[in-house]
Amino acid sequence: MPKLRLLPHLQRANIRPMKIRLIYPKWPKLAGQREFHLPPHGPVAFAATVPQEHELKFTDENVAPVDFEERVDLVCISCMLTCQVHRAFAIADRFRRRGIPVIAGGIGAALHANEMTDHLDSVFIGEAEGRFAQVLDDLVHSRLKPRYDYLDSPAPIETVGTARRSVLDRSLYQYRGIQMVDLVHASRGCRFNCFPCCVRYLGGRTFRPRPLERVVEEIESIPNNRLFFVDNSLAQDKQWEIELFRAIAPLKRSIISHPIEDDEEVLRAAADAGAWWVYQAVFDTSDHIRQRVKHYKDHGIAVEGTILLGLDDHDEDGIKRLVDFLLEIDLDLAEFTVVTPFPHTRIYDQLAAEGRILHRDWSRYTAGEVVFKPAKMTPQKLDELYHYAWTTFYGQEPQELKMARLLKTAMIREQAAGTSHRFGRPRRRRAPVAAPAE
Ligand code: B12
Ligand code: SF4
Repeated sequence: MPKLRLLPHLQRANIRPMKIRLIYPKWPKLAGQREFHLPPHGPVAFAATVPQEHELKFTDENVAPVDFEERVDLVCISCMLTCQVHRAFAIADRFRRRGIPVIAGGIGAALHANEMTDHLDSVFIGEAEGRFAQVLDDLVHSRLKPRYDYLDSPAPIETVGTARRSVLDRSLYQYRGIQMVDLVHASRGCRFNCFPCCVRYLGGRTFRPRPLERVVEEIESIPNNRLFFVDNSLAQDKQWEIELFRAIAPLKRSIISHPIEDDEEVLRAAADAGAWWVYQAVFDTSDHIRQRVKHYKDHGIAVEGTILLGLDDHDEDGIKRLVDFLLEIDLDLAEFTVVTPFPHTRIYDQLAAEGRILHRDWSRYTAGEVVFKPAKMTPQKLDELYHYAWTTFYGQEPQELKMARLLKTAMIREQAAGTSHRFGRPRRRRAPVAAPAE
């Protein structure tokens, strides 16, 4: 653990308020997927926990360059994915060389906390609500801890307020002049424990819905007709789902979300609330999946399949059949990823125990690269099939056209509801994209 040599800098100046730069490191997008950038949610949720007296500015390195010469008192790094971790280290190293303290938090920081401590002054693990003011106080008084660990004590859900989206430059989140969706969440945690997922480790064992009035209040503050609910899965509690959809229906938004319960009453409430498209995991070619997809579509909800390739029972024929099946059930979009043993998942433990993990170069854990030995083929073959899946699924109708079709459904709905122009047309601006990682 390096010595916290940076603190005298802050102490001398006794800086209050502080100038804080919050950075979201760049990460490589999936090969095969059209590149788009959503406004990240972790950083703005975190920003809401930083006392307002401090000046906080945000850089999302995916859409704007980091100014490494900036005069700031503190750099905070928000890290969501494993493949962002090395970039987070590189950013931290450069600021720390200038004597500026760096603190990291977010899901990626929690999953890689031990490595983080070598590159940062402090790593914050867990939810920040009600906790960050104390960290800043510790920093100013030279008692910053190398590690703040709240993994086992999530913040009371009522304390989760409206994310501080004012730190976002909305003009940077557009695709061909169209404003990208805003991210929001109505709950934390998840009652399931799927094998490729780290949510359970992250303290998410219990489903924790936010008070509905807080969710409604937050949505009302977002100047966007289209929202992406990044809750782990909405299919947690039937009654809650119905109440959530009824509460947000009057706000007339188009909603993207993770799975919704396969239940007629819930799907009807979801459709009435503007459910627009769902991300639904598709593991196999069963009738169960066929019916699940049909039920969504019967309610006018489009389905983007999230498809993991390289499961232990996948062979070449099986993967090709799966792709044919996706076309047959008429999925609206598909996102193919390769099984990836992210740390603190059941699949990591299994593959590590079997000696099947090829390397631990986290920057390559993008879910678009094979980093393990598949059971029924070589890594090269799985890589080939990954590309085959993307090109075959989008062979007949390119991704852009499929997305345009989905966009049109939202636009038609907004016109019918008279909401198309309620937030005006966003200003367009081009920003230089950040330089690649060192
Ligand atoms: C939104 C999301 C995305 C969005 C990201 C949009 C964007 N522009 O950033 C999209 C859809 C693009 C995405 C993509 C992927 N994702 Co994703 N995603 C999520 C999701 C659902 C929500 C994240 C979130 O916003 N949480 C809510 C916020 C409020 O929580 P939070 O970030 O933890 O922030 C809190 C604290 O951590 C803290 N905090 C945050 N930052 C900081 C900073 C400091 C300094 C401090 C002190 C505190 C702090 O304060 C916040 C408030 O308490 C999570 C699952 C989950 N439940 O979290 C998966 C998750 C992060 N994704 C995951 C994965 C696997 C992926 C993919 C790789 C594959 C896939 N398709 O799912 C792809 C990326 C592929 C690629 N290479 O392009 C995994 C992570 C695996 C890993 N170890 O890398 C997760 C955990 C899902 C899972 N079930 O396993 N994802
Ligand atoms: S994959 Fe989704 S549903 Fe499964 S445990 Fe993780 S968050 Fe929950």
